Amino acid sequence: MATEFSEFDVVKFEGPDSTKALAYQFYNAEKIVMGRPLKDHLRFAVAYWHSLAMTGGDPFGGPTIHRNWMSTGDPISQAKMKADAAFELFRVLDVPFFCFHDADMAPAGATLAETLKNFHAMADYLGDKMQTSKTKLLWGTANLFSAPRFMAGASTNPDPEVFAWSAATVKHCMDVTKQLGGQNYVLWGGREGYETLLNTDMKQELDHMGRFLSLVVEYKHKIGFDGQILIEPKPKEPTSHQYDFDTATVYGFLKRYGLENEVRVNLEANHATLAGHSFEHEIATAGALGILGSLDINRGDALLGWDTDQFPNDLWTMTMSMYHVIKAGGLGKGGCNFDAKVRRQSFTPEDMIHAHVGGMDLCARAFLTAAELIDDGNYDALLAERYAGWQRPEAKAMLKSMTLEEISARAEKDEIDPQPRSGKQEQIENLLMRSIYSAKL
Ligand code: XUL
Ligand code: CO
Repeated sequence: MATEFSEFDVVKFEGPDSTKALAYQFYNAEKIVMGRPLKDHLRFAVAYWHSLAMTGGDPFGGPTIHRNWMSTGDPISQAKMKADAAFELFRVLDVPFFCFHDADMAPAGATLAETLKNFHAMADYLGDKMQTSKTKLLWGTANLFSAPRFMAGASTNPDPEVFAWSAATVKHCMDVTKQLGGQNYVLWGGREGYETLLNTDMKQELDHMGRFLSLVVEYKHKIGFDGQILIEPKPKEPTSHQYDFDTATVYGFLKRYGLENEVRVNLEANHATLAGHSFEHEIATAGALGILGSLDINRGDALLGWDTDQFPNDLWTMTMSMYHVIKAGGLGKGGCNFDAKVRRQSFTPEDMIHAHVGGMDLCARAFLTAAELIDDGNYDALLAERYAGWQRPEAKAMLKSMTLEEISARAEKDEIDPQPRSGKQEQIENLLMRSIYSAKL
């Protein structure tokens, strides 16, 4: 059936000199970079919730985005029209992946059983559509935060029946993710946190969240799901304090519950900035800890300070983010999911296409520049020079075998006298500025 996106041609790569608005200037999907096509490094995904389900409403005003599927027919036929539109959007963007929450793609029923029935019916519908589409599933996830039953959390809810409801939902969502060939399963702790400590037993809640995640990992192995399990950190919003604050906090949590080799992180740019970090900080942290899984691409607005989920446009931060992705060994089974929404005034289907084209082009350009930066080696050479002292045998020995007394004795005997050295920040910034803004692509 024709949908709002059917009238648009597939967006093609035309190169940096193209003046066409709906063309890729940098996202040359088949271009070989570091031995593989660019599309296999970036693994772009459309987020079903923002691009198909979001209506433009905000705390001060109602919906501004009206699509055909939002008002015609019963809930299941609406969900099917929405799926038809989704696959048309994927075709236009020529995007290799999509991501969903259960609640984005299937309507809730009056009971848990009815909700799950709707969900499986829609999973079959999407499965059929995927037969004739190039677009695959990057990850699935469950919405355990919108319905009123989750107002005090999902696995951390003081009511055990909400824990059970959440477990049932996640079990079915993992089944559907596996059925549709998903490569990851994501858990974002929507309301896993607290609004006031006055009514919260933090230790108990953390133990429940650890138990829940262990059950998820156990089930993953039981059903032979070979995708990654990912936690998506976020410091606040909707609760004032979320347990999965940032990558470092998640790592501590995984260690405590013995899951650090089973679970990785899905990092979102706007969540990083809400935590007082940069996106590249979060990626570098995950890289250092060996838990980088996937990325949710977007940006916040420093002047607003909440999770505005805008499409990205900052070349500097995206290039440094991609640099750390490459240094961490790449995204593997993960990808770049546009967890980003158009502004409420951008209500036309064409706005949605412009948003993705710009985001994909920015990430592509950032990745190409980061690859070039690594290839020419000047930046890495400056970094290596800063740590060069650690190549000396006496330095290596401190990290391996020497005791505190032996290190002290050696320092005293050699009368060491360390001298300050320049950190070369401005020199490095200039070098990066030249690479980023005048890269020959
Ligand atoms: C919320 C958010 C979610 C997760 C999936 O801030 O980022 O959309 O990505 O639940
Ligand atoms: Co996200």
